[in-house]
Amino acid sequence: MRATAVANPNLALVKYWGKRDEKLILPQHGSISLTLQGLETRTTVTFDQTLDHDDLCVNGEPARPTGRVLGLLDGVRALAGSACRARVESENSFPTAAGLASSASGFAALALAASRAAGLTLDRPGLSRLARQGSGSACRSIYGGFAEWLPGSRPDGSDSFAEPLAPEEHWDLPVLIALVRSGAKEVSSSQGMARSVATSPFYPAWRRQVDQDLDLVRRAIAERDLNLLGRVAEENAMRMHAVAMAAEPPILYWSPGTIQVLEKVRALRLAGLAAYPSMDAGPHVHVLTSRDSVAALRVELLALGEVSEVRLSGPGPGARLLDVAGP
Ligand code: 2P0
Repeated sequence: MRATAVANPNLALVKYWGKRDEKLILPQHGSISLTLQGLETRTTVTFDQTLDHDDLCVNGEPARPTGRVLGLLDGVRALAGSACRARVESENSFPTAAGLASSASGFAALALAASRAAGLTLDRPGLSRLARQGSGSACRSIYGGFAEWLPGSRPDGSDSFAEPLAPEEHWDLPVLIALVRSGAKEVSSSQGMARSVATSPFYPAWRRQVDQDLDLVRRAIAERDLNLLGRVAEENAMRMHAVAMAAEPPILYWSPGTIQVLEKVRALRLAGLAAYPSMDAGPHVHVLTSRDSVAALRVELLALGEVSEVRLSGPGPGARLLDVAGP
C-alpha cells in the first residue's frame, strides 16, 4: 500500500514555546498559526512486506530515520494492527536547512501519507494528534489558513490537537519571508524550549501572557484586523526570543540580518506601510503585510545587504492527499 501527501509549513502568530511532556510532545499552552502558501513538503509512504527496517530518503538522499519518524510509523502500525515496515520518500520545495519549519510540513505530510498507506482513514483531529507526535508545530499544518493548537490537559495527550480557526480564503493576508544570511542553527527548537522552561526567569511571565495573546489573535483573525494581529504577533515573537535569550546558557536565534530587517520594518511602518515582523526559532523574518504595501515592502527588504532572498507567501492549504495505491 502506498500513499503520497503534501503539506505546508506554518508561521506561529502566538508561539508554542515549552512542553509539559517531552515524550508525547504536549505543550505548556495553546498556540495559533497561519499555514503558509507556496512552500511544500511532498511525502510518499510505501508499506512493503519485503523490508526488514524502515527506510528514509529526503530530497533524493538516503537519510537515517530519526526516533520521531520511527515513533510516528510505529504509532500508525499500532493503529492499523500491522508490523509491515515502510519506505518514506520526502521532498521539500524550499531549502531544508533554511530554518523554515520543515518539521511542521514534514510531519504533517508524513502523518497523512503513512496513515492512508496503512489503510487508515483518520479524521482531522486524529491526523493532527498523530502529526503532533512527530513535531509539535506539525499538528497545526494539518489545516489550511489559521489553526489553533489546543494544549489539552489529559496526561495521555488525547485532547491535545489543532482545530481550524478560519480557512485560507478568509483573509488575503500577504506574508513576506525575508531569508537572512546565517550559519547553521546551534540550538534546536526542542532544546531551546526545554532550556527556556527549565532556566529562563522570564518563562513564568511568558506563560502568564500567552492566554491574553491567544484571545487577541483569535479576535484579530475573526475581524481581519491587520493592525491588531500584527501588533500582537510581533510582541509575542519578541517575548519568545527574550525568554530564550534569558535562558542559561543564553540562546540567540538572530543574525545581524534579523536586526537589519526589524529596524527597516519599524522605519517603514512609521512611514505608513503595513508591516509586522515575526521570527520563529531562527534568524529569518516573516513580515505580515497588506496588498497595498507588499510591493514597496518587498523592494525595501531585498535592498538590505543581509537579506539573501524574499519570498511572497500568505494563507495556504492544509495537508492533502495526492495519490493512494492499494495492493
Ligand atoms: C511554533 N516553534 O509555534 C514555535 C515558535 C518555533 C518557534 O514549534 O520539539 O519543531 O518538534 O515539538 O515544533 C518549532 O518547534 O518542536 C516550533 P518539537 P517544533 O511554531
